[in-house]
Amino acid sequence: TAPARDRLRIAIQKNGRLAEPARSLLTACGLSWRQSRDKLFCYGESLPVDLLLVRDDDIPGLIADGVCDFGIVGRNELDEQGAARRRIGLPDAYQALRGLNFGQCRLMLAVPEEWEWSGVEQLAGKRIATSYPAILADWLAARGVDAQVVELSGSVEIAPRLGTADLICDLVSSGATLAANQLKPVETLLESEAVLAGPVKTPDDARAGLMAMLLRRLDGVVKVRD
Ligand code: PRT
Ligand code: ZN
Repeated sequence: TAPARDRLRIAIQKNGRLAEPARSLLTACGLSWRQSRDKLFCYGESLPVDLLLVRDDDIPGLIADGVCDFGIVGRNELDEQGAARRRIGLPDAYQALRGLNFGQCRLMLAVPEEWEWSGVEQLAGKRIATSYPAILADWLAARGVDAQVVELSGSVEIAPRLGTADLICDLVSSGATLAANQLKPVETLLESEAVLAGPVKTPDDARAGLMAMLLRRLDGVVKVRD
């Protein structure tokens, strides 16, 4: 088990879509930080709550390893890594504690515009490009569809034009990216938003009280903003 700590650590995205809204949400909860020079670690001033600024992909693992107590991350990223852990027999190590009402998007299947969509049976034998291979594999398995998952770390939406896949499974917000690539959304796998993620088991040291207090403040702030 991880060593006892008396300060809380929260991981948020360093750059990207969730970076600014995550920081401003925590500021609205009354947190402030002494800016560190390298800006990867921000020392909490108003409360013993420090920030770690990281890639969003690293946030679930930091919670699983006990390096951070909370993280603000897309449900899509948390679910993907959770599904990947389950697929290799690892126990659940984190959970979404609260929806935060920003970063809304959908994980969707999108097919070339000229396809006539008749349903999931149509996916049999097809190649699907995605950065969410575990969520997609679970979704296909639950529907008994035998399709090939092609894992790509980026530029998923050009895969059909390049011929490396027949269709894609990707995040969509406005839909402009799909349209620009002559793709149309046909199925929703996941409704996502930024979530506060935490461990499945609360630590039994000074952090427990801080975590409870932060959750209470967060609930107040998110409710007022709604
Ligand atoms: O560097 P780091 O690894 O931390 O960042 P990242 O590049 O992996 O993530 P980032 O900042 O792009 O996204 C962080 C999180 O924002 C995602 O995990 C989602 O939870 C959330 N989010 C919300 C989105 C979108 N909306 C979104 N639209 N993430 C990505 N997109 C993509 C979409 O796939 C498309 O390619 O943005 C493009 C524009 O979308 P449309 O539909 O508006 O055209
Ligand atoms: Zn990322």
